[in-house]
Amino acid sequence: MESTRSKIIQVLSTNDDNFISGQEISEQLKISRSAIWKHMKELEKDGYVIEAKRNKGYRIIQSPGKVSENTVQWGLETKWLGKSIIHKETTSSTQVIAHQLAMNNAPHGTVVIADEQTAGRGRLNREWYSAKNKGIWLSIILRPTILPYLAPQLTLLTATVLADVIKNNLDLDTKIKWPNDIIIQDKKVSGILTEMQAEQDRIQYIVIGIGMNVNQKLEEIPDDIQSKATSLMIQTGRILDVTNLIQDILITFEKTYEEYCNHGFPIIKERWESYGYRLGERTKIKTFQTVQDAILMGIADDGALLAKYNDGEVKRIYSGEIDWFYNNENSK
Ligand code: BTX
Repeated sequence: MESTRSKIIQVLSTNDDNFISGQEISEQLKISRSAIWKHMKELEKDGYVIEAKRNKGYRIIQSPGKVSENTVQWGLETKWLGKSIIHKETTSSTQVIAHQLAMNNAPHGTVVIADEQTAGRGRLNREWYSAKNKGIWLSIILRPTILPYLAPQLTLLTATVLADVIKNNLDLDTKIKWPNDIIIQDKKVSGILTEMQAEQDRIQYIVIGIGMNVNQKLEEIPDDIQSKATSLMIQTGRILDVTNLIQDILITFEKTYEEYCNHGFPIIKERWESYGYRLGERTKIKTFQTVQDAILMGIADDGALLAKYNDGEVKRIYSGEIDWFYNNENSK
C-alpha cells in the first residue's frame, strides 16, 4: 500500500551506494521514464540530493525530512483523502485548525499537518508532546454517514491503520492497547484523538487526530514519559522519512475506510483483535464499583472492551483502569 514516491525512495535506498538505472526503476514500478524524472525533481525540491549519471542511473546521496503540502500530495495515490492538505510549520494543535475548517465546510478527507504543535492534546485534555520535525502530527476531517454512537468504530479503525503501516513498512511487532494506543515493546509510539460534532442522529463531522513519534532519539523523549513512550527511530535504529509515512497512512486509511463503508465493522474488529495487546490474558480491572481479575476477550461493536470475570460473565468495559502489567502469576 505504498505511494509511487515511497517506492522510488525504497528502490533507491535499497541500492545503497550503487546506481539504479531509469530503465530498471521503470520496470519495477511500472511507470514511465518521464514520470521517474518528475519524481526525482520533486524529491530534490524536498531536500533529497540525488546523483544522476549517464549510462548508470540514479542514486540518493542525502535524505531530508521536510514535509509540505506539495511533498505529501506528490505521488499520493488516493481518491479523496488528502486532496486538500493544509500544512503548518508550527501551530497550537492541528485539531483546532481542523475544527475551524470543518465548521467552514471543508470537505470530507481534508488533512491538516504540522511540523510542530505547541499545545498538542490527548484525550481528556491531556498533553501530547509534538516536537518539531520529529513525528507525525495530523488531523483528518471526515463526514461519515454512520450514526453518532458508532463513531468509536472510527477510532478503532484508525488504530488498525497505524498498526498496519508500522508493521508492513518496518516489520515491527506492533500492538493496539485498548482503546487506542499503538504500542511497540510495551511502549506507546502513537495515539489517536477522535472529536466529533453531531446532532442526535447525524454526524456533522469528525476530526481524527493522529500523533506518531518518528525520529526522536531516546534522550529527546520528555522525562515524564520516557519510561512509557518510544519512537520508530528508537525501535528501528534508522531515521525515517516522515513524508513517506504520512502518505502510507493516508493510502492505508482510505482503503480501510472504504472497506468499512462497504463491508461494515466485522472486518475491522477482526483486524483490531489480531493486534490486541494482552488479549486472552488475565489482568486486573478497576471500574467505578470494583477491582477484579478478568481475562480480556476482545472488543464489542460499540468499541467497548470485553472482559470475562471469574464467575464466567463477560462484561463490556467502557471506562476503567486496567493494570496492563498485572502478572498472570498473581491470580494463581
Ligand atoms: P492519550 O490521552 O491517550 O495520551 C496522552 C498521554 O500520553 C499523556 O498524558 C502522556 O502521558 C503521554 N504522551 C504525551 N505525549 C506523548 C508522545 N509524544 N508519545 C507518547 N506518549 C505521549 C492520545 O491521547 C492522543 C494523541 C493525539 C495526538 C494528535 S497529534 C495531531 C492531533 N492534534 C492534537 O492536538 N492531537 C492530535
